[in-house]
Amino acid sequence: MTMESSLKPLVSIIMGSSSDLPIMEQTAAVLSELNVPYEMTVVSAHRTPERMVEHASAAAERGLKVIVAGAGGAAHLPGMTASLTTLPVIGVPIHSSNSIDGWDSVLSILQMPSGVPVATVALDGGKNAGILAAQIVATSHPEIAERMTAFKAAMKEKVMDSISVVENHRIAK
Ligand code: RP5
Repeated sequence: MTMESSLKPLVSIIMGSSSDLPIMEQTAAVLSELNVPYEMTVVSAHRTPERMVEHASAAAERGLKVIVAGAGGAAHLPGMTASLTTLPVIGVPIHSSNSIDGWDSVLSILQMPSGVPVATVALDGGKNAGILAAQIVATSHPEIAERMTAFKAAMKEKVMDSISVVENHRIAK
């Protein structure tokens, strides 16, 4: 497992293939921005099933608080991981090379049976998965909650700054 920092990871980012990295690194980037310790690795539900069982079953006792799992096509990794742990699992559907149009990835992750939830974000929603993971961790880490507050304030400021730009925009005739 690759560690972002020497701090004990609170979030585990897993993906079915290294080809998912361009989306899943957006999860890593936002966690890094919010200073939430994470680890990131490849766990394939179909190609390394034993590794998936090992990772999910040990996750809680390793001190992790949330798992973010990304996969595309027949995207079984988030759901199967959720079946093996009591930690919250956030699923990131990926429009991958084996995905028909992205809906297959979304529905494979979204339509879980009753009793085994996966918090599914939008297609290719790696960034929102990271924000949601940080918000979950923030419920028991006040310093992360403070950074979440600053993060939201910065977003608001950006939008507020854009208002005058839009209102003063003139269409060239
Ligand atoms: C899924 O199949 C992976 O999560 C990935 O999104 C997709 C394609 O994998 P590769 O063929 O690129 O390894 O299991």
